[in-house]
Amino acid sequence: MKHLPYFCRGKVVRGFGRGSKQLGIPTANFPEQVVDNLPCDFSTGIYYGWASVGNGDVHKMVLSIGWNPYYKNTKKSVETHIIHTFKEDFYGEILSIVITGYIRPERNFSSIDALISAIQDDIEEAKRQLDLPEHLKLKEDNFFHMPESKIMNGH
Ligand code: ADP
Ligand code: RBF
Ligand code: MG
Repeated sequence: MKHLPYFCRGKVVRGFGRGSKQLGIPTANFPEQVVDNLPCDFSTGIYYGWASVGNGDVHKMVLSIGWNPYYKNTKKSVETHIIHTFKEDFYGEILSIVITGYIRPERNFSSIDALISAIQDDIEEAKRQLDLPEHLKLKEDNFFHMPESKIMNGH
């Protein structure tokens, strides 16, 4: 897949609030600026990789890039579901991700249960793939171990 691994960092902003309430799968949304900075030929779809909030631990993640055909969004979104249970929300914090692999294109579904079940399959696939050496090695990348000062300066 072209552009992978792809490293990306940005503030967590509010979306439509659908992830946790309707789907039971919260997704941390990136601001428009981060979405617009993706290479223009970066394929929309469902990906997996590694994620860290602030200077926190690095966890497995699944990522959706696109227009959420089930919801017919008019704005492209980049949303990360971190495969970890957090005690609290982390709106406003810096989310760092590396996208390491592609799963499938975005699809429409005939019911919300079908969408949820597809996302759960994606999570299982991501967990398996990320244990393979070529993906596991990116968990240790220096990108995740940058001093706070550099993050604040935006370098
Ligand atoms: P929104 O539409 O505002 O993005 P969501 O329902 O998708 O709302 O919930 C996303 C928010 O939930 C994140 O911004 C974050 O603060 C919080 N959150 C808690 N646990 C997780 C997790 N495991 N992965 C992603 N976000 C999480
Ligand atoms: N939305 C879709 O409309 N079609 C999809 O195929 C789809 N796949 C997703 C896969 C994953 C792993 C995640 C985290 C989200 C996916 N979504 C998909 C986005 C989902 O609709 C969105 O996260 C919620 O609307 C909350 O913003
Ligand atoms: Mg979200």
